[in-house]
Amino acid sequence: MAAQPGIVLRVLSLALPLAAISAAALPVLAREPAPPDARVRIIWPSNGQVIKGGKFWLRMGTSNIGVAPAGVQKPKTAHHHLLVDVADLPPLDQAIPNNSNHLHFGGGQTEVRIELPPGQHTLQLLMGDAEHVPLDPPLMSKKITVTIPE
Ligand SMILES: [Cu+2]
Repeated sequence: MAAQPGIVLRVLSLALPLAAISAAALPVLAREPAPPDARVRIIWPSNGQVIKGGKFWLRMGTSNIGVAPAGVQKPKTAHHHLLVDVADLPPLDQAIPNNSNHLHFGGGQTEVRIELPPGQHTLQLLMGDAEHVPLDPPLMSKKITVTIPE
């Protein structure tokens, strides 16, 4: 879960309300229920994809749940977070960390430009509520692996 030294990750087109995430250290928050039939998935890239140059559009898909910006309190909505090279899920009763391994798409984005350094990387989506806390039960995608050639 710790950020890996040497990983340089840039999100190229992301308007992130950083101030809205500074409350991430607050303890135990009530968790919003996930709709029982809700699903989240990575539309692109696909598992095993080799991405020349390391720059790509991450495309995020949901079913039976809406996407709303961070801070918007509306039932059956959440926003996407991308976990990059994260082995274990972050604590589920707290706001998702905000660092280069845990990217918040608090604008309600469903497509975002990502750049990864050469090597093999895992990608997984985890949805969070208005306060960035995972839903209950946590709504996440399958974890995929992509390779960026040297
Ligand atoms: Cu968030």
